[in-house]
Amino acid sequence: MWIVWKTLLLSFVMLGILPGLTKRLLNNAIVIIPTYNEKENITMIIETVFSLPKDFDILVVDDNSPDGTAAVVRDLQQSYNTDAATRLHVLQRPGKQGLGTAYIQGFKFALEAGYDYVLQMDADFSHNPKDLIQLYLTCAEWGSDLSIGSRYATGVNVVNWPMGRVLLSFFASKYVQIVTGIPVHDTTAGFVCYRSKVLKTIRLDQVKFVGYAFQIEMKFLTWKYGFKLSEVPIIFTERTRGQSKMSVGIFKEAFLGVIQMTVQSWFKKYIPS
Ligand SMILES: Nc1nc2c(ncn2[C@@H]2O[C@H](COP(=O)(O)OP(=O)(O)OP(=O)(O)O)[C@@H](O)[C@H]2O)c(=O)[nH]1
Ligand SMILES: [Mg+2]
Repeated sequence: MWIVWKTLLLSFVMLGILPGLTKRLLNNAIVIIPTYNEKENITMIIETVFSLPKDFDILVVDDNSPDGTAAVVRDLQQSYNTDAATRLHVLQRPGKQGLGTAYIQGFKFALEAGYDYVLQMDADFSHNPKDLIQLYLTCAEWGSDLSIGSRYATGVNVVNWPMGRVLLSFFASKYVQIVTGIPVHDTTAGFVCYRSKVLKTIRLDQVKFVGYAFQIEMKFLTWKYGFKLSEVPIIFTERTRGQSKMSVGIFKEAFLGVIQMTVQSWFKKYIPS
């Protein structure tokens, strides 16, 4: 009998099935990177994530960037993807549809693929890829359901932002904390790790905001459904390459949106999907 098992195992290895399975099992976490005109950053950010001591897969969600970001990612796919394992995924959308909807589509992809941990990161190196490990461990080893890379957990850890923007972001986060009651300092943070159970529980189609307020709404829903949120202090650095997509409209959506979201929550029951 043992000889039969041995032969079967050997043929699995030779056919490349076992290496494929092993790889799949090792990469239990995926980093979603939304992009719009990030050609100057995307290669280096992908290479940096893949060089980390923990194996993360990557999903780039590109909104048909006019600078050809998606084509760069497709080229890189040839170096990183093998028959045994696809580590670099790309979702191409027809046009700029906002950060929130990019993430929702990315979350659905990650859940269907069966990842246990889903991380979010900007493409512009404002978030240090090395911090992905700490965010991951906070969920995978220390029992958090959503870990948040926080600029404001220990003072203000922002590098190279003009003072006006630091103050705006800091007080916006405080304002949201006071209005909504979300128990974290950095309520607008976009550098996070979810345990996939959270994304399965929240009805993703109920998420309304498309811009920055999306980050707030996701934290609000995670908290309302009774999950555990933790903050990991990080240093946020202003981008040095490429252009910002921040706009006044994004702030407007958030300012009134959080009041509306909070009031509506008083009449809502948060029943897991
Ligand atoms: N797919 C997609 N990605 C977007 C969209 N808007 C922004 N992004 C990406 O989301 C991430 C964060 O956007 P940023 O422009 O860096 O916004 P920010 O970090 O607030 O502003 P700066 O760092 O000052 O540029 C980056 O990776 C962008 O390329 C969008 O509409 N669709
Ligand atoms: Mg940025």
